[in-house]
Amino acid sequence: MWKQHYKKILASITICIIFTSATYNINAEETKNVKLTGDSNNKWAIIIEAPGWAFFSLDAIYMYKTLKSKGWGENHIKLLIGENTSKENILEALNWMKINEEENDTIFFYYAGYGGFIEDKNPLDENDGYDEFIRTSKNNEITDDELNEIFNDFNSTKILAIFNSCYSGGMIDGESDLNKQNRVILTACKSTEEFYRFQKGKSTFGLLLAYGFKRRADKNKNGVVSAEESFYFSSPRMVILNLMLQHPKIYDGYAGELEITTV
Ligand SMILES: [Ca+2]
Ligand SMILES: [Ca+2]
Ligand SMILES: [Ca+2]
Ligand SMILES: [Ca+2]
Repeated sequence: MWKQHYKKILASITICIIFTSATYNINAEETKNVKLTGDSNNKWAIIIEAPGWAFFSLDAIYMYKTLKSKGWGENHIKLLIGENTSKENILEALNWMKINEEENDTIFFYYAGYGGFIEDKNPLDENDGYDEFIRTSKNNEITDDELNEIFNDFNSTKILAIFNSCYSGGMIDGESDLNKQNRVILTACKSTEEFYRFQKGKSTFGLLLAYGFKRRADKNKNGVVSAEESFYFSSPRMVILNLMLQHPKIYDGYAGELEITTV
């Protein structure tokens, strides 16, 4: 435990990502709380790239284009980039998703940006003493506890959430975290790790996952790429490309393969 505390405290005085923020408004969409009617598409996505990562915003756009090319309808995806990633906008997007999603629908939540940790707040659920969070624009935070509570209200039994951020393994290390039944959670690193490298203008993790979802991760050749397949395709490659300084994690609370794209 002390080792983990030490690692986190040490990490907190280093700079996670040193690039400065640029303003991007590419394809930023409004997040109106409207229930869509009259279509049979049962997939819903929120793709977020927070400020500071705006320099690398090809990451989110690449993921967005990947899902769109695989039949995730444009009006079923909320893309939030840079200054549009306020806590208010993200919560509104999650509420839009909640209004629309049903039991058999597939949920895709992708966050790329800064991650951090704060002293464990109620519910006190963390062995390491810290709740982890994602950082929104305007320097607000959404903790693992908060996100878990939001997803607890969802009807969907097919939820994929991806955290491409520092300390993101901590999104699944507490009892009130996102590691719950009917969900697959993928994180870019352990709860004590930071460090990022970028390939072709995109983060290694985001790029590999998107490659995976396009077709490459279809290991059993059934024409479908699952969340699990994309993770097991990406993880070993990323460990090598990122010089073994970053180790992705998976929580698999979904029985069977959580299907995301068709090849
Ligand atoms: Ca907590
Ligand atoms: Ca923790
Ligand atoms: Ca946690
Ligand atoms: Ca599974």
